[in-house]
Amino acid sequence: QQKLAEVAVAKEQMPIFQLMEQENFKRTCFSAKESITRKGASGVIAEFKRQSPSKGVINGTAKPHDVVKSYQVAGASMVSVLTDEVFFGAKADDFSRARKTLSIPLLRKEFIVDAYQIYQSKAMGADVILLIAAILSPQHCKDFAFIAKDLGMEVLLELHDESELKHVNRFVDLVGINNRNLKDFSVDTDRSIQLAAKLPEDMIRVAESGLDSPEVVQKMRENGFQAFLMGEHFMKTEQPGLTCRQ
Ligand code: IGP
Repeated sequence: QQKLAEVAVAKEQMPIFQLMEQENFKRTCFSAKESITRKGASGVIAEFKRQSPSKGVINGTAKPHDVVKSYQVAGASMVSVLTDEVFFGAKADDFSRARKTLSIPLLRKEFIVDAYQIYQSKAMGADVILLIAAILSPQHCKDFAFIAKDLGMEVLLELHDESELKHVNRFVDLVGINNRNLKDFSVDTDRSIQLAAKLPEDMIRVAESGLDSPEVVQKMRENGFQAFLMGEHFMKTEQPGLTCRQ
């Protein structure tokens, strides 16, 4: 019964009023802002990612429960779990398994293009949702961020170039800058550093993608980033949690 309900939530078959009756809809969210800015926080946002359009299969066998647990033990400030099946090969219960395992903030990594998905995210147990400026209008970013905040979640807004600065609004909690160019998949951290300098002073900056060493994380930290979203570097190893610990 429980299982069926989870599948229905994931497959968008449940009306919003029923989403609102789900156990997870009623829980109080963990704050990513708090977790990232806490004294001594690593700022690492460790991602569970099976495959990607740019890399193909990264890890075909990883178990979400074990991996996210090990991320938490390693000191990650937040965990990110992909829920997109088509491009990222997520399995239907990856996210719910992670939610059951974790007692730190959990980001739902999804292409959100409809308000329904925000209610759904809350029902799935997300603490934070991702809004991608490249696929949304500034008005949608504002409306969607407002809804998420109203439901008690936080919002990570992803930018990848200067033209998207107009998508930042007062409901956004964290701004992520994607080092990866969405068109050719190339990675450029210097471009992200330049873009970060143009954000409002007090905004929490998250460096995203292609971070593959403690050195590059340190470089981003020195340039004003407080959080570091990393997936492949961990997932491609035998024990993602151990790699995360380093
Ligand atoms: C993680 P990487 O290179 O460490 O695996 O990247 C994360 O930044 C990346 O998965 C990502 C992403 C996204 C995925 C960033 N923005 C938007 C899907 C949708």
